[in-house]
Amino acid sequence: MRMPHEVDALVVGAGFSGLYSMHKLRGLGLSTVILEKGDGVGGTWYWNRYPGARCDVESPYYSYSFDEDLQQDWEWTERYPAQPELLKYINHVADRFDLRKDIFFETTVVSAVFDESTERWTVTSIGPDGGSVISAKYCIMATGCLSSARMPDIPGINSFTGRLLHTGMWPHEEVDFTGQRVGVIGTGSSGIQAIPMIAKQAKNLQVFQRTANFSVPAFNGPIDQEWFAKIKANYPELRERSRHTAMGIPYQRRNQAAVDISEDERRAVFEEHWPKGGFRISSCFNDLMRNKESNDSLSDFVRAKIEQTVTDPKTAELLKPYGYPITGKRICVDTDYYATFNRENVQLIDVKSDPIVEITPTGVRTESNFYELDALVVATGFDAMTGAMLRMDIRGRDGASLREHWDAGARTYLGVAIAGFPNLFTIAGPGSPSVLSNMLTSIEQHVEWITDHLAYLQAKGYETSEATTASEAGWVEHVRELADQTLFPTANSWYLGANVPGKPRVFMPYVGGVGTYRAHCEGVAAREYEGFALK
Ligand code: NA7
Repeated sequence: MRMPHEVDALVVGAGFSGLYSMHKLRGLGLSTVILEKGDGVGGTWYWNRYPGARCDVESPYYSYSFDEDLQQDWEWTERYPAQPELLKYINHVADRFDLRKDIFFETTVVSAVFDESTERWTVTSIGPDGGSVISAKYCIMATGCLSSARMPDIPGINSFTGRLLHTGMWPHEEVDFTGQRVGVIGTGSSGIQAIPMIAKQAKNLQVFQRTANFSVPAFNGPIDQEWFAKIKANYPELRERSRHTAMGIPYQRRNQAAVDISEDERRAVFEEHWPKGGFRISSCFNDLMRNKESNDSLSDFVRAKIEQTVTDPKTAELLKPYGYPITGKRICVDTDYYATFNRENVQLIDVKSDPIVEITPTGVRTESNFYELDALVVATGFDAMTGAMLRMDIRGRDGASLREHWDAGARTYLGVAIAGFPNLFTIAGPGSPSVLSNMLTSIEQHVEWITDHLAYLQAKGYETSEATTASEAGWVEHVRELADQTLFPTANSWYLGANVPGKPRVFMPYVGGVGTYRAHCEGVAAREYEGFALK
């Protein structure tokens, strides 16, 4: 397949957002290509193949809603979809909508430069046949929020002679830990999903925990066919409801403040929501992220559950998170995480009190111990929300670089456009609610809003669209103000860039919820794309 020299629209990334972008852009009659680094579609679900990798949103909702036949035809097998099933689904979508023929795989975009004389983007990439250059009128950055995996900066990490694996760059063949001494560094969502699975195989598992995380049980299992049939029968209504909720899933948050009732009554509400699984517990009161007392109640409740599950009191105490609000970091949704520490072959190592000093060819050295390992899994996360964009050299008007533009923190208008970067759009970028929501609901909203915008430009004969500096500044301020009304900025999370040394600490997600955000975006469109300079 030969890469064209010129297209109307170029999309970077063939995950859920890139594929839907291509489908919609084609619908506008625009010639479109996708450039994708991997050798297959799937984005997050292509790269994150570690054992136990699973979505934290239930299968029937973590799926496209744009095509009624697709949502009726697809059969999910589990309540929460595992990575292989999600990859199968997205491959099915790529085939069903004939998307593959315009995707260039194993192709890494290195730069995108706006040429003011032609008002087009020059996109340079490196692929299987060497370097390529494409000229595109529109650029859609569907590069993902958690796609730039980070190795930890631990001295000696590259000297390890056993197997070294990052959860976000997992090999494409099965990894067998049978009979091995395995170490896992990191206890975020990825570590918490992988640890119970690895523990079942490994001879011995050492879990190196720096900060304990809040995790709640998924209560996953085979999908309840009766429940799924009801969802299918009501899909249009449920999807529409999801679009107007805070999280993009069709559950209503209980409209009651925890502080308005007694501690005993709160506990009864928590107990009632706990068996429902996953995020349901965090939507049982409307003030959990606004009021420290409410948040403390839920935190205490989850800490008590940890204590009831873990038999060794010292281990239980270490596993209890303190010092930040529950859901201030994305709450982890697990299967048997805490119970795994009751296994004889699993040890928890507190690397906050005994820090890792180096990794040697044969294991991990902490200040006071050495742990000999055959395999080391790092589940240390991502340069979230900005990493993938900043890996490329993106230059807008007057040669201005995105790296400089975002030097003091990411800046966007509505999370989809950047001042000085005409005709370039980001899906689920900083300033959008996507990472605090069901990603699929947010992705569909972004893609539809952007393609409606492009249709408008075409209809009116505009050549370029660009967020103004003032509208971008206003949005950045609005996002900050909303976040400051909540407890979110008090947690050292990747939402804030706190997990990457030297990254500016700016709270990036829009916390107002997907429904409010959608209404805002619709208002902007209704006011003829207020905040954009159209030429
Ligand atoms: P996260 O949530 O960023 O978690 C990374 C974990 O790795 C976290 O426990 C970190 O501890 C730990 N970490 C990072 N660097 C080190 C070093 N140097 N030493 C010890 N421990 C370290 O990434 P995930 O991949 O689990 O999840 C990302 C998102 O994917 C998740 O929020 C879901 O939305 C899906 P720390 O907290 O920094 O002390």
